[in-house]
Amino acid sequence: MRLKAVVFDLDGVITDTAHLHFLAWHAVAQEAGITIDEIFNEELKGISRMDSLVRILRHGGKEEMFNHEQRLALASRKNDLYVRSLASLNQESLLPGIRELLTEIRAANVRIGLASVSLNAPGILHALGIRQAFDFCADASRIACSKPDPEIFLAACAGLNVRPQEAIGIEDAAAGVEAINAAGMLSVGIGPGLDHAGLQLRSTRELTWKCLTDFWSSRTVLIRN
Ligand code: B16
Ligand code: MG
Repeated sequence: MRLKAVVFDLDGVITDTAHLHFLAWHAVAQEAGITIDEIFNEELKGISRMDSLVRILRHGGKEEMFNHEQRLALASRKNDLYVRSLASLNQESLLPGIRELLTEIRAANVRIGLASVSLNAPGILHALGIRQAFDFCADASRIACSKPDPEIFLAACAGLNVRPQEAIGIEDAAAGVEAINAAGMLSVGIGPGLDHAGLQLRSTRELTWKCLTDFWSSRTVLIRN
């Protein structure tokens, strides 16, 4: 079977906004009397804004202390801080190797998709100057369940007009790798703690077109046997 599409996560794969999410949540959690650290932050990667807030409140044992309006206010404050920090993004903010990889995938005539549950994804792609590199970006505002549900990856494959079995998904979050696997795609995990990924890489520096095609060939040979 030919590889027809590669679907990217955004935060932590294309650019390092994962850290900016952490800084904004850290400040808002602090205001709510809750301290979070980078280790806990791993549990928020790939999780929608409101679901992240619920996890933070639960982490601080304060889930019952904030009503719906107060939660909306906290989430909105987090987003204001986060969006303000995005002003530092520019065309240099791509993670190492990503620009070259996008060019090589395009040259190989393989489709490119985005599966980010971030409502800020369109603005981030614009700031990075790579919106035109994507054939289809799944619309986070139309997604009911965040990762680890496969919904956003399935939406990306549908928009690219490929079957999940014909696509590779790339993620830096445990919930994201779970979502790719559940969608029936081949998964590539970037960073530690992603043993459930079909292929685990230490950083985007190792994420080359050759590495993806070797992975695809080895897995499809295994399936054929
Ligand atoms: P926003 P991804 C996810 O993006 C982030 O990993 C997660 O930390 C964030 O809470 C979520 O987007 C929602 O983002 O508040 O900007 O809508 O990893 O799916 O690209
Ligand atoms: Mg991510």
